[in-house]
Amino acid sequence: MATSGPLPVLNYIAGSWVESTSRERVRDINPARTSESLGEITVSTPADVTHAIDAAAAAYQEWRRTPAPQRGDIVRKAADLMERRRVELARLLTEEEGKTLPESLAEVDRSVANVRFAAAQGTRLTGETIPSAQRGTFIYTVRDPLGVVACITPWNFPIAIPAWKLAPALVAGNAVVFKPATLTPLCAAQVVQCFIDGGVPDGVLNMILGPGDALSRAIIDDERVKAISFTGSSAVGRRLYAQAAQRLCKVQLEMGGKNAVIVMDDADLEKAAESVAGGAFGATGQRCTATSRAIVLRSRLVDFTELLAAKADTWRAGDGLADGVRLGPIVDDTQLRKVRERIAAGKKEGARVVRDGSAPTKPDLKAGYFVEPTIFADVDPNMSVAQEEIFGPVVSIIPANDYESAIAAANAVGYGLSSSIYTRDLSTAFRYAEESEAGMVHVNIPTVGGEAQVPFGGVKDSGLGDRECGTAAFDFFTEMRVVYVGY
Ligand code: UN1
Repeated sequence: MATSGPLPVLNYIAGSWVESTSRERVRDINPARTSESLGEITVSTPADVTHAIDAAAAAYQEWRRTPAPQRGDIVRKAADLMERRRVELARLLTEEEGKTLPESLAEVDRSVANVRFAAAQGTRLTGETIPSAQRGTFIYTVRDPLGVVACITPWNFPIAIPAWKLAPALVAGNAVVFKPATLTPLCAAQVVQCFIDGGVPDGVLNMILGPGDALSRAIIDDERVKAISFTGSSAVGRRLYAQAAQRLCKVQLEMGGKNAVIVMDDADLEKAAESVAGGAFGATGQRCTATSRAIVLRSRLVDFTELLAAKADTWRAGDGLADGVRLGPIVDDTQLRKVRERIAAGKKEGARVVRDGSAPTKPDLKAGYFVEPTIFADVDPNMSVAQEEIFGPVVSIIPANDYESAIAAANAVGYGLSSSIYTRDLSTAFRYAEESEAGMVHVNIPTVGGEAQVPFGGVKDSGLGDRECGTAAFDFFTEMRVVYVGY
């Protein structure tokens, strides 16, 4: 990287890159070429978490007193640096997480937009004045930072998710303990480096690398941590929420999805198939907003299935840095095993295999953790492939008789993150927008993605608490205080 910082494999505490107290290291692996090691990553202990919280607590008062517009200026500089380092960051992202270079470039661009949006909120941390029912009384509200907050992030968007959590947390005036996924620490370290180089003072942002369970527990157990923003699986999120609730720690959860696209009789079939392919195979299906179900009206079923299968053929798997590759590897062997198990379960349950990518035969795909596009058809809404999050390039086509049965199938899952419908009929579109049980509803637009200025998040097993991104992010990272003044 262009920075002069030390090798980004260590913890960052109180303004220095430091070895963990365990002195242990683990290998960071390129999932497209598993023989290639990208670095040696320090393995933290709960004692390191305590040191990071000590540092954040010590730095907090001065940071909260720094005027919000100045905090915003520092964070904006971090966005500018991220933009300048765009290509290096994207290459690193491809090497460490596996997504293709164009996907990585798009992720960095999105991160820049998120950090910039949050930075600008430094001048807009407004409250309101409220008329009092009593004479000679003036009432107003202010937004206070919470104190020390923790951000726990996953490996699948290892630059964007840290960016959209850390930036609003910092602009709001909090001191942060950042615990990124163990699989993508180099990306996390480079995000931190942008904030440091942008001018975030020592102790205000701290990062600890290491095993999720033990370190999260240490974060949850420390009374000084006032809020935890978590993105990851629903199982882990649920546990975290239950534990944090014991001491009334504020929690924001962004979790899994089982997102459906409904394809109506009058849909633009080409657009619908393109949307399902992109949503299912993009980022190798490793995103919470991935399209994993296509609910298709019977009149369009044969044509849609053919079109989708043809599109799947164009998603060539390989090393994400290579030209023409559209599908990177699965992130590690554990995930690879899970994806293969879920595909095997679908076959066992009797889903019809249109395309099976679970065991690629091309020699160059032996070097990494690859699964090729996989399509199931004639899927019953109750089958596990239609119910469980797969987190791989796998999509299930579910036939439906009419709109009513389609929306019923779409809603018949535990998750509620994102959804979409392809139709040209205005009343179907609005009806669906009203009836879809998802936090983010789309009409003639894929289930994936999101814009910096727009709230992001789901309902049911997909999310809990304030939304991320947009101004909503500041609802989570601030506390409202009401002031009554008698004059
Ligand atoms: C996207 O759809 O582009 O973990 C973003 C995830 C989500 C982010 C998805 N929190 O996949």
